[in-house]
Amino acid sequence: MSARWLALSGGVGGAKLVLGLADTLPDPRRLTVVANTGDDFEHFGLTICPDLDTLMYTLAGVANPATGWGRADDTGTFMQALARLGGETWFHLGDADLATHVERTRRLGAGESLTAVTRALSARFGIAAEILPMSDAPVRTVIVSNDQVMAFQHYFVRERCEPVVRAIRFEGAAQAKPAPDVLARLADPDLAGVVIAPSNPLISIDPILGVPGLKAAIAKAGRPVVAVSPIVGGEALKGPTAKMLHELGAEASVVGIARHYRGLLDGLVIDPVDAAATGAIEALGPAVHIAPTVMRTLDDKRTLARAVVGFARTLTRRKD
Ligand code: FO1
Repeated sequence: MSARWLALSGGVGGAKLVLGLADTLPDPRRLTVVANTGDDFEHFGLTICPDLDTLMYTLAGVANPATGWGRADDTGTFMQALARLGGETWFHLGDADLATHVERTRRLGAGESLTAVTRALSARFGIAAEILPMSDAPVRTVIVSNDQVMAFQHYFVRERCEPVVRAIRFEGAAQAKPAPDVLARLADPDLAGVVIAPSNPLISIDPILGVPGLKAAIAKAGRPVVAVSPIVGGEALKGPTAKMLHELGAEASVVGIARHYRGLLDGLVIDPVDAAATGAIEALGPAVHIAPTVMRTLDDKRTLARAVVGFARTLTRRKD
């Protein structure tokens, strides 16, 4: 049987590498993707899990290529009708996408765990890789700005990431446990490595690592942990990562990423434009691999995925 790989991922940016991994590993069924659920929220009485949705749609080949989230060729009848009635339209739910949230909410209401629901929906989409929520318990990312405290989607979508971020909280994290299947995959002797996708470390990866017991389980697995930097040449590949790092007093650079993940990484993959930072990163602990990290085409995703896996295979887990 081929080796097992486990990836930690947020939505749009991370899903690109995850697609590359699913497309190049010998058996995509041996890939487990642990998704951030800190972005989840309740809207119109529905439980919306944006990163789980984005990972599912991307791996199923039905994601909207223009936005990265939502479904390709979706229609907007529901939103148009809602606007006509004066309803809330700041969060766009396409007609086909709406079905995902309705069915997820129904299953959760019937007592299924988020893991079970995600498994069922993934099967319906014909996805071979395993997508797991980081926890079955609700964890909600909250943004603290100068004079307000906002639910994550209010900050991200409604306010377009404009408010200055002073602190980020993960409500419910202290009471949450890692989803049981996440712990089982990390304990699998066939696990070859852990990949941290190029997602925003502050709002996509930190909520996962903030679930009590998850970091310890990664350490106990004793397998190499490799991240792909979401920062290239001081800019975020996608979204507000650089802005948020600045606002929280961190450096928006590959060195800043290495510092953020200090103690966790055995390797960091950086883009050739950042090659000069290699020494500074290695002084912090992780080995560096240089490879093009900007993924525009499916080929880019596949090439980077192969480079990440190849690099991880050369590493051994650092001693904590
Ligand atoms: N992102 C937006 O910027 N605007 C939207 O209207 C929006 C709707 C949406 C609906 C379903 C879904 O699964 C994701 C959606 N996203 C939208 C993306 C989402 O907000 C993600 O949390 C962010 O992209 C961060 O990962």
